Amino acid sequence: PAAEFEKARHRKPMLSLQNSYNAEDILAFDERVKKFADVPQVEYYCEPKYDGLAVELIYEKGYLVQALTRGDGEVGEVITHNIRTVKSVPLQLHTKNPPTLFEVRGEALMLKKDFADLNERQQEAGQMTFANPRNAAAGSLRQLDPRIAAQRPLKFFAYSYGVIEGLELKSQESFVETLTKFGFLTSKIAKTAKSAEEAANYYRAVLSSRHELPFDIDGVVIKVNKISLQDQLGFIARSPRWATAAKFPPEQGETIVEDI
Ligand code: 0OW
Repeated sequence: PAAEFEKARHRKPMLSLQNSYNAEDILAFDERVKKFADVPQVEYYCEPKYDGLAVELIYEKGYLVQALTRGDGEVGEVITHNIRTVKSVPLQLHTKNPPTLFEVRGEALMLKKDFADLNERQQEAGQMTFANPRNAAAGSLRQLDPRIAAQRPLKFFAYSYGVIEGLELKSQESFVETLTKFGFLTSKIAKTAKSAEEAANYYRAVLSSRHELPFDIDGVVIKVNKISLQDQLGFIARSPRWATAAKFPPEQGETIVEDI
């Protein structure tokens, strides 16, 4: 096992998402998109927002050559040795003519049931238990010894991309179809929405059925479906490079519990 994690820079930053908190915010997002792009109607691709560990897998000529955690979005930790033990990660893309460079992004996670069974085994073995599936997935993939990750019930669901050379992308929907063809797990409940109202209905439907899903989610992700429109809209750089907030650790204090 390695002594500590090597780090590597993402070719394209792995940015986080602006947050909406209800159906009205989704409609407001749609208004901003239509205004910026000056179009009357936008088609969206709607996905569950997996609550695991964001990971980037890099394939060269169809072969997995490196895996990185998101890290700070610009630089991540190299976890190739652990990712190779995850059964749902293809070591080679399932296609005869792979793109020369294919960076796929997705979430490494543990299903709720597998998480509960793991904690039971950990408890019986007198080992540490995990607070939630996200911590369990992150804790498993940030092990230096791949023999530990190989014992953990991890899955990888693909949903986005970094740099791709040798493959034309038209829409998020067709990209996800390609991911499935290449051998990746993708969302079974993702949907194309013809309008923001349909996307808002998707949000409501998944919100009410989230506890029936086999994995934890912390929302849905609504994406502009057309790739050319995604590129036209670009990214919002929310934080200046020239300033930082030096935060203090949270206040701590002592108390006496009188009753539970
Ligand atoms: N957690 C998710 C998820 C998703 C990317 C593409 C451009 C910006 C976000 O399920 N389904 N789709 C995306 O699309 N990102 C997701 O999670 C991101 C990764 C890192 C921060 C967010 O959690």
